Amino acid sequence: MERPPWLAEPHPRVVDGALLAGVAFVLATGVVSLYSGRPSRAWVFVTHGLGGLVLAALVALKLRRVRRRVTGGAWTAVVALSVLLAVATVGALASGVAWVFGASLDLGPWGLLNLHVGLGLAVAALLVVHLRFRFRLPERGDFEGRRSALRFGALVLAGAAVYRAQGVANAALETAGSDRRFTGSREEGSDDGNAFPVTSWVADRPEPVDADAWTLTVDGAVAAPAEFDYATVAGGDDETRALLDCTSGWYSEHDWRGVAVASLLEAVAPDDGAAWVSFRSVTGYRWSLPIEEVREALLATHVDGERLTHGHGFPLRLVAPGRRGFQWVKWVEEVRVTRRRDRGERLAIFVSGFS
Ligand SMILES: Nc1nc2c(c(=O)[nH]1)N[C@H]1C(S)=C(S)[C@@H](COP(=O)(O)O)O[C@H]1N2
Ligand SMILES: [Mo]
Repeated sequence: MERPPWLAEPHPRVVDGALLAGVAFVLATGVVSLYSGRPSRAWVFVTHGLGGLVLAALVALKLRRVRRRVTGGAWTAVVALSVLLAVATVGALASGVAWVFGASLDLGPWGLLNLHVGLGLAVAALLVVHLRFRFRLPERGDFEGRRSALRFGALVLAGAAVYRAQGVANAALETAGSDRRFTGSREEGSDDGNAFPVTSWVADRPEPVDADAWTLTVDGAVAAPAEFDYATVAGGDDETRALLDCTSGWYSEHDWRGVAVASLLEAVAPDDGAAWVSFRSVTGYRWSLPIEEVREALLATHVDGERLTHGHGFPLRLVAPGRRGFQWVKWVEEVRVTRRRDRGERLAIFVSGFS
């Protein structure tokens, strides 16, 4: 039977162009999501999920069209690369859906969400190579004007409907995915002292820090650099309730106690041009916050009344409300005030601990 014209398949080049735009969109929202911890950024996660659903439909169309090239044709390097790209794409989409429905995976230091991120990055890399062999930009004649636009609109609406249905189904089935935060993370060990997961990034596994030999230095663009010993910071009675949300997919909320970063800064008198505050670990790991945001931040020695364990950053760790877990620097030994943003920190978090 002949299909009605609005169901006819779009031109292959249009599908390919939409696929490229779709991958770029989920890659961008995926990367931004790793830096998003406040509810005002919830749209990043929603549009990432919606983008994934639209992409899944486009991938299905594409795979139906090209499958014969694999089963029939010669097995060239270009074809092999395309197959690899297809596998990574389906894997990235499937791992995202599995996460939403509460699945877990134990890959040693990594889990299902790390696999999702890894596959997503692999898709981006493979796609760049694939495009060099395969891509033709859509031409004017490939589009069918309003019909193309309407079809795309319908696809996005269908994606939104599936997205909503997912929420309803997840809640009805009470899966482990039904009570995720807007970031997708699941709760672990809140209000239970040091019992929450220990997560270190790549290679940061320092020896336990000797509190007697340790000091906290506060320096940089300040009038009066200062040094504090453990007894002084552990005597701090600033408290804050804050939620640590790791990009590997769990969160944990606690009452933290220690010294407010604002009171440390008051003690050292930052220069007029001071704009950033960098928190540095004994391992070289570091992250910085804009100086205005430091009002909310705490350097904690205790969690829910317990002294921090080594794994959680004893003697001192940053508590940065609204920031993702990787920014909560552990084993802090220096607070450095600067005028400019520290561009090297993005690299430092990957290579610290490798020396
Ligand atoms: N120095 C240092 N700080 C670090 C890390 C690290 O590897 N090294 N990991 C970060 C990550 S990815 C997270 S999620 C939190 C985890 O804190 P936790 O191990 O106390 O749960 O610490 C952050 N601070
Ligand atoms: Mo993390």
